[in-house]
Amino acid sequence: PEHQYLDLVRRVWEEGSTRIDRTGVGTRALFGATMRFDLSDGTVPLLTTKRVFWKPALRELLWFLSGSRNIRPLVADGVHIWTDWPLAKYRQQTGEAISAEDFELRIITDDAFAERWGDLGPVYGAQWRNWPRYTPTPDGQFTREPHGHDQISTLVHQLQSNPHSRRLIFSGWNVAEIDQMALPPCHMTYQYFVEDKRLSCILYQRSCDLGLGFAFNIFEASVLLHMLAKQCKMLPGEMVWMGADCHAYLNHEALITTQLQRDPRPFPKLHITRTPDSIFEYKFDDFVVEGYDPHPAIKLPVAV
Ligand code: THF
Repeated sequence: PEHQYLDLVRRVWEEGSTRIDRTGVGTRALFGATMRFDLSDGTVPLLTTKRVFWKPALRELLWFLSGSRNIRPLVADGVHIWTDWPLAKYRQQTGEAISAEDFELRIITDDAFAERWGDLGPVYGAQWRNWPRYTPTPDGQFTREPHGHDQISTLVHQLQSNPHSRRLIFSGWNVAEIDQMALPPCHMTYQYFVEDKRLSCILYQRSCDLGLGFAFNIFEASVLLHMLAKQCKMLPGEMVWMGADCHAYLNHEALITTQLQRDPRPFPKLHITRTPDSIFEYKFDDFVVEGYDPHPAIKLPVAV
């Protein structure tokens, strides 16, 4: 199954067009690709042609589900993958040449600092759990309600009460709030499908960093599928991934020269050791990845 990924990377590298992107690093890209992963045997697509740091990925997923939009809980758990964006903003706005370590330390220890500088805007978790709700007032204005839509609670409820629905969807792409986000969502729409108690998911991703992000994105979407299945007393089915702008950054050659030469190994199994009352009560320690035997890690730079 990992061959689908390796083939896409090869195709992007060989046939993709070279494009200057938002970050200025440059990519090779092609538009529109699909991969399918069968999760019915209890596996989870965790790439084996390099070691994927699945612990920060799992923590990121639980952070999304918590509805947080601040990097503080991530940083407190030793997850650094979102630090670069607030850090760049801080350096730009203050002119201070603070190190990433010192910035993270202040985020953890200083409440006011974290609130001011750790906020990413209404990104993933904010939209998943609290998509803003507005009601019209008699004078033609709109009031923002104190509580927004909880798309995840709605999804769980719909999966249980109306599993054949064609509206089993949640999305992070809130058009009206894109300009307030540190980064508009890349993995933006999730749709589910239930057949014979088997739960499947399509993830639509508008933009995919094949070198770094993909490994995290497909793992997290698949863990979420396993969680939803467990929560709704269903079995895992298929994880379908659809990528629009699929790109490899030009400074990720190691992906091509090293990772593509390696032979994929079987995907590991995911065990969830507890079924809490709600999907929001899962803890990091409830997850066990069994039989993960990857090739060595490959360090790739992240484009900010
Ligand atoms: N921007 C870019 N350019 N690529 C992305 O993959 C990406 N994301 C998120 C938002 N913007 C992005 C951030 N997610 C790593 C992993 C995921 C990220 C950002 C960075 C990363 O550096 N991973 C390393 C090390 C992990 C670690 O040390 O813990 C790796 O080797 O996997 C995609 O959603």
